[in-house]
Amino acid sequence: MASQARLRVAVIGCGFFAQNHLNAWSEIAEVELVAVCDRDLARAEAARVRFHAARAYADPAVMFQAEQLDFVDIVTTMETHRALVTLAAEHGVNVIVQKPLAPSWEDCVAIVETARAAGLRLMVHENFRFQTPILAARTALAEGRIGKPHFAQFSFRSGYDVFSGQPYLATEKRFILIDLGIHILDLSRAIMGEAETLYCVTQHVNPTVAGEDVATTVIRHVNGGTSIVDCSYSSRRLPELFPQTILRIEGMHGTIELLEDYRLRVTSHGTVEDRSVEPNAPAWTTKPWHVVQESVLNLQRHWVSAWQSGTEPETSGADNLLTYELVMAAYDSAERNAVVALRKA
Ligand code: NAD
Ligand code: 89Y
Repeated sequence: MASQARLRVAVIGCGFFAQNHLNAWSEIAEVELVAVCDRDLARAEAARVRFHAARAYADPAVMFQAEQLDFVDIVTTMETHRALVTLAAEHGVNVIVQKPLAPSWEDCVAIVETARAAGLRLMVHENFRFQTPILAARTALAEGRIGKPHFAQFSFRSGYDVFSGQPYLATEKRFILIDLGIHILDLSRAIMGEAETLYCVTQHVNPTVAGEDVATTVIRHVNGGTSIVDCSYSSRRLPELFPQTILRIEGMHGTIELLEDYRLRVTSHGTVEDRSVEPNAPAWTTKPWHVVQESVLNLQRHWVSAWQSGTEPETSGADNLLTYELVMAAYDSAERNAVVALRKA
């Protein structure tokens, strides 16, 4: 792409996680960071200086009036997403928005409908399926190494202190399913396909957080397969694996396993292959976050290539409603101690 045709982006929200978005945009030659915005102007100004944006704003409405943008990258927490997407749509600006899409199903649908009605591209920043180790497992499956999958387990168990970086997580009434489980449930869709029914049990183990911090979900998939999605932030075990997802997919001809320390083991037709799939992470990443940080770059590159080819991004707004529906169904199931059928939204 010629330099004059670079896509013009503004990032809204310059807090904890936005630093990864900003670092990733600086690696993508096709995109120019023209503005940054945070209602805390000092944060926006710090991001402007560090990432060489032309202008910093405290008010998104003022920014949309002043700037000519191709798209906006929203990295605020979920309560603000609907108003910000509505504002972007009023100015005809395409949107990437962080997960969770919104606090309620109604808001999520409104966001997707607002973008659709305005004819705008909308991608949810659902990055776990773009992690390099996960992509390696997905490739092995797509290559037919194990045949049709009939069982999978997606396990994210940790005792890592996520609250010092993201203090709001400790005070939310709903915690692990909507914050972290949403990613792992999304993996179950990406790998096993859509869900038909699910059953979920939640636990509140850590008394210093307000919401559920352990959740175990069993899913029956439309393809006849079964998944277990188990998530915990109250698992005390060494070595601490944060933020690794441990994965096992079983098919007629073998098993794909993503094991500790990013080892991919593929058992196929009676032979075993073991290799490291640890990401070759950019210099701005820091362990143990590097696998997540690198997936931000992978996802943002995906947005650019989908834009260039005129195709729908994998984690479009419409796609992400199906993941959000799993989260809502899991809460519903846990509250009612009942198997819940998905509506196939
Ligand atoms: P944060 O509170 O550190 O940062 C949010 C920033 O947005 C703050 O600086 C705040 O001042 C600003 N802001 C809020 N509303 C605004 C508005 N209307 N206009 C302008 N600025 C506004 O939060 P965070 O931890 O960076 O999380 C942001 C989002 O990223 C959340 O949705 C969170 O779930 C998500 N997140 C995703 C991942 C991932 O791997 N995908 C990891 C961590 C966090
Ligand atoms: O907010 C969460 C996310 O999206 O990935 C991990 C996290 O930062 C803490 O659970």
